Amino acid sequence: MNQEWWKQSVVYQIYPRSFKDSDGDGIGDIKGITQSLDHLQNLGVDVIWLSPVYRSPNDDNGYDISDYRAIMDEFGTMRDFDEMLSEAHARNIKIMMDLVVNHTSDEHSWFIASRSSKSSPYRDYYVWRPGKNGGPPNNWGSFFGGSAWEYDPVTGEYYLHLFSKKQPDLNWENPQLRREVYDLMTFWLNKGVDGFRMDVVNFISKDQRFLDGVVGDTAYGDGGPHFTNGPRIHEFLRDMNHEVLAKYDTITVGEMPNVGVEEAKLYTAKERRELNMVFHFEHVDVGNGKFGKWSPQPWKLTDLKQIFTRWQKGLEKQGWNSLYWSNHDQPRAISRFGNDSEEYREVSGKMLATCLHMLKGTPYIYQGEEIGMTNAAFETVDEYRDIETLNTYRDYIAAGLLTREEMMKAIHERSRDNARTPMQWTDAEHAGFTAGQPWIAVNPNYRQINVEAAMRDQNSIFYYYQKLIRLRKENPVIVDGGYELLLDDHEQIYAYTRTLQEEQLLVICNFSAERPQFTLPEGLNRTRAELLISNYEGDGKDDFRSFRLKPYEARVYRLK
Ligand code: ISL
Repeated sequence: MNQEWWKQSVVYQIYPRSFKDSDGDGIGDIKGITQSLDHLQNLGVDVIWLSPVYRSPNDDNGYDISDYRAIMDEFGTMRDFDEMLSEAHARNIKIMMDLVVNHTSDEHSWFIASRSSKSSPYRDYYVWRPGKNGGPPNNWGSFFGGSAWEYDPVTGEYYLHLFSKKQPDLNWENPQLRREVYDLMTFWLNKGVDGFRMDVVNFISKDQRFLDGVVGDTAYGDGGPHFTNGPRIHEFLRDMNHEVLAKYDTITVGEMPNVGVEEAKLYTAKERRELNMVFHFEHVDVGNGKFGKWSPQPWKLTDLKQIFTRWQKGLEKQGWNSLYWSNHDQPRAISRFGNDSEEYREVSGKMLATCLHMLKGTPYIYQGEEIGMTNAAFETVDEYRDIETLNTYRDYIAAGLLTREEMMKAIHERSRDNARTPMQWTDAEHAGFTAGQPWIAVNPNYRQINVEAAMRDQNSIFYYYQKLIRLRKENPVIVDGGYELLLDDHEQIYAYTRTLQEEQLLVICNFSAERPQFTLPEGLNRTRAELLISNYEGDGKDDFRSFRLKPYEARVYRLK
């Protein structure tokens, strides 16, 4: 197999809690995943990215790990895990683990020892500082509300937690801690897992001065500039690569809030030996307002095109892109970037898939995307489960920053729980996800939108994804071809070409419910074209050089 197999791969993300429950406790589990592998094999994906399955008290659904070498009780046992891994491998599907090492749970044995006394050998595994003027060491706010520092009465100092106070940040300055991380990675790689998605990994190197952040619209300062892409980040990642990754054949992707193209080149350039690719946030942040995603504004296709193009061109010669519309922290792709009305849900879902999968990079499909699942839009806040959603709702309303109505509107559009409702397998009760009571309510549209229905319908989104994945395997131009944007300023159409020597693809996507006119730009003087895929039946009979697009229409041509 090609050394860089991860460039030809399509990744499918599983959020185990919401995927498939095998034992009726209302919570998805590992056996449920094993039972569903045929579905993924049928879809054609190469790699599964598994959100955390390690032991955890679930303050943040597994992103707070209390034992890196054990499986979360609710998800099953290590034996279940081993079975899943070998069943996946038997189907030629690789497994990429979620590596959450910016922080642990406060219930991890390291933290329990660390907080017990200033002289504990584990003290320095975390970030402890004395208070300042009777308050925390600096003004940083946590991503999940309140100060990023928690006072601990046992030793009279504060510990840093960029996320919840049950997620204390690890101190990467400590070489022993780094060794622990390398060892636990080695433990999983020796089991046969195929790589890691690294949670907020560009936050692990903190500027040791811990300076105050700039105060904006909330009560806290923005610590971001003091811990994002920090002073030793590249050193840490290269060391990790040298000590661990270089010894195995892996896929690695770093989740990186606030990473730009220039920085991403450094993280992903092959010869620098850090990571294969990063997840940036620029396209999923379009339309963020004064309070970020909590004050969403309409977004412009021209902005989205500009962002994708900057990344496509920026990483053309150096580095590699990851491509995604959604994940467990984002709303559903169709609701966010397409149109989730009954009329346009399927066609816009296929259009989004076309647009993303024809770009240069490794595409990620988030569970349920392959059947066109949509946002949850629960009526009351009590139905939400996500710590970020619930804390922000409470804090913003208490501080008078947003009204209840504004907050509910933002939640409907952007809450992380939109992506966390159970996978819709059938039209039976609870969508066939569980025989018990699901931990979070099922989206009521499961009677129409479910895997069983998608399998019956030859025109379903599922089969469309299957075809896109097959096209990638058959056409090297999709993996390796260069990218050029066409019609830069067009407000409804996203069109681009992909070129590899004589091979050239033309991708045309209509992001609107209107019927805009497409006209091939002058420079492309091709006269013949073969339609490779499109999302409307009977497409491609008109002249590809000039035609009117249907709502959310997508076409891919091979130019001749
Ligand atoms: O979801 C977000 C957008 O508002 C971010 O704040 C998010 O928390 C950030 O992208 C980091 O995400 C990752 O680390 C978190 C965890 O809650 C997320 O689920 C994870 O993907 C802390 O481990």
